[in-house]
Amino acid sequence: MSTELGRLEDLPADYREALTERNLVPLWPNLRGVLPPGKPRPRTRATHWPYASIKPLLLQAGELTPIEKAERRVLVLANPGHGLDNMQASAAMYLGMQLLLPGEWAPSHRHTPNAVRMVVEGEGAWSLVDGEKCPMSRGDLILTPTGLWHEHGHDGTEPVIWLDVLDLPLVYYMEASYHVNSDRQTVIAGHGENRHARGGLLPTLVFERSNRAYPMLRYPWADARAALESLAADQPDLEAVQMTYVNPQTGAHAENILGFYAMMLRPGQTLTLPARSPAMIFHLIEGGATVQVEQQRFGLAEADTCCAPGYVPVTLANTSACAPAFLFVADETPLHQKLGVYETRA
Ligand code: 1HN
Repeated sequence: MSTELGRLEDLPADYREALTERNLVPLWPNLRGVLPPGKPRPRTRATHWPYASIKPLLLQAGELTPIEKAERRVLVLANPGHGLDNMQASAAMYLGMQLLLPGEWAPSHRHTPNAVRMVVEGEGAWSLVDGEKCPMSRGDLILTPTGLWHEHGHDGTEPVIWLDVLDLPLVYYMEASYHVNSDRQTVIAGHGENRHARGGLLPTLVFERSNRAYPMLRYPWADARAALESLAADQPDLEAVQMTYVNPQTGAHAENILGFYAMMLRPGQTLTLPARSPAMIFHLIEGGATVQVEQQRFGLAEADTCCAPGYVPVTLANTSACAPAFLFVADETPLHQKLGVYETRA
């Protein structure tokens, strides 16, 4: 039973003033706000950011703001439900589209928030993470976990654009967000993706150069796509053709706070994801799809991005009857699981 609770206005003005002067606040007028009945009231609104509307403005940023004046030339995909100034796609997720032009260098730094890059278009750029030079091609996922040095460079001839996903809102809320700059990193030979390229086989640790917390930093799209196609062919009745990006040495999520997935929708497929507590983001890598969140329905073209709040079902549909659609998905699952608030509702 949920009774009406007393309001702030019900209290005498002099009593309220006496509380305020002593840095005290009555709980009962705020109790239903912080503990709504049955389910949370997310600020996160289902929001669609069409790539066609981002790209021209990002290229214009390339003309207006030199890289030295930006360090990272990014347009943030801000959720209006959180207020645009707060740079949040959801409670814990930050999204941005970043542009690097030929010859530019985004200087080396490290910071406490975890980041990943999902490459959207262009060839010739690279991200140097913890000494490992990661080439960037469409669909590649490159990790820059908390505390690892990273810088970006571009030896190609066309603009390169990628999607950044960070847990910045959470780390900032924790008052734990800061960065440190450095000079250029030294490149160290060897790539985690080559050392972990075959399922079920791991390098014997005694021969490893180091026992790194993040043994794999680049997940090439060609491999993720092939893994989805194999899974779909192996299990024709499997509804959700989805792979999780994991740390190959532990099998845990690739990063500590956000989860990352590659998903395939079979030709003509409609897939309803049950309501779950974490918010989600969807980025269409290949094909055509719709994303339905309650009353809203977004038509995603290639390179479009959208988000959905937690606690509501999401229905995805492939708009093509003859070709598969491929999506990159990010969500707050590891965070919710670690904190013990993860829920699925039937
Ligand atoms: C960052 O370090 C990058 O390294 C991109 O490319 C976006 C947004 C907020 C804080 C740090 C990058 C970022 C960021």
